Amino acid sequence: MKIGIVCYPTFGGSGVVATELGLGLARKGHKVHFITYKRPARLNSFQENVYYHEVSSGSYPLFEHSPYETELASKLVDVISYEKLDILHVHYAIPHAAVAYMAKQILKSKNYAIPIVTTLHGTDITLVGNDKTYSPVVEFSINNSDGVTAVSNHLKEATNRHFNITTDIKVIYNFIDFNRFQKTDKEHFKKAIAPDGEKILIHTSNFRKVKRVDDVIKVFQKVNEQIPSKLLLVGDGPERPKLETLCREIGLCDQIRFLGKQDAVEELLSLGDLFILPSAQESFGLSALEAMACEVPVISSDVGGLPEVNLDGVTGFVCALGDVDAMSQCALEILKDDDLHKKMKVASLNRAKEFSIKNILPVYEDFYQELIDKLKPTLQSIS
Ligand code: GMT
Repeated sequence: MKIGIVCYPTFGGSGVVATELGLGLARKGHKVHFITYKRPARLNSFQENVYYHEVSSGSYPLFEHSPYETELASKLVDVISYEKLDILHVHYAIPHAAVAYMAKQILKSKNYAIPIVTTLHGTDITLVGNDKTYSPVVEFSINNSDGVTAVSNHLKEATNRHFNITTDIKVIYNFIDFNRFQKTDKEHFKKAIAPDGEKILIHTSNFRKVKRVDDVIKVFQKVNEQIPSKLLLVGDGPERPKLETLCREIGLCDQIRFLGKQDAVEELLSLGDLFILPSAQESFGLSALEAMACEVPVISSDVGGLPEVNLDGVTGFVCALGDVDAMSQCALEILKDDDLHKKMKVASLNRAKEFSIKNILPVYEDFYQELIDKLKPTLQSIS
């Protein structure tokens, strides 16, 4: 198949899933065309069957903001018709689903039919999507996509609750590539970070308010009162200055390391004894899955799709949102009991294996084929 992929090319989960999906499809022999405004963060080396088309941003004195939607739609029309793509897969409803709809209509006027798949990732529905500023467009473009997927059952239900959805939403979970995410032996790193054998707690995110990284620090503070430990904070974002202030106020700067954005997250996860994800909203929680693939049990909140990934009492613990006391009690329970810790590490890896890219990729391929086949009669009638 010739597949077009549109996503936000940043470190956010939706961009990561879109890029890893495209790379996986290309490894299976499909021709994959990424159409984005910047090279996606994880598209960082040459790979056979992968093509990259940058959406250029025009400048004109009249525009205070460059019209991204128009630029993307024009680029889509150009790439799809020139490369003869079979299907277009857009990640994140705003504005990608709406732009895809527009490109599809333009192509239809030129007798070219292409099915559109929209994948909902969460914040496009739960945080911004149902804001009146966007909701009519989001609802319309979901209902007018040929196929819609959501990354958890929770997100599917939330979408149906927030909008008047007339199409069936297929749940396809986030996935993990074990060629990359697996525990590696980084003893020398571990010695540098925890020279006296301290336990290592870890959190990765984009440090937005929704991630509640302050709760991570508060949980760590309570754990550190009883067990010598270190906290690794991987990533960066708007909350970081406040978090640094918090560390100073509680006098734990020597125990807490801000590592900034990192490419080789799997190497850092391999050092971890426990992963903390206390988010206020999380449609799936890809970062928790990445930790589990590296054999790190998870303490998470109970929101969104997190309980679908992190099995309470099995791969870690699921606690009520904001309940820092419960989260620290659970963390201590694991860290104080070697047998339980070992059991949960094994269970985390086994659970992660269920989300292996090997299992999820064929689900996308079958879904694409189904939509292409459905459109075939239309194709014949307009060619
Ligand atoms: O969580 C973020 O800040 C990034 C966000 C995004 O939209 O890129 O991630 C969302 O999509 C990921 C991939 O499907 C999910 O694993 C995350 O749970 C989801 N984030 C939220 O729902 C807050």
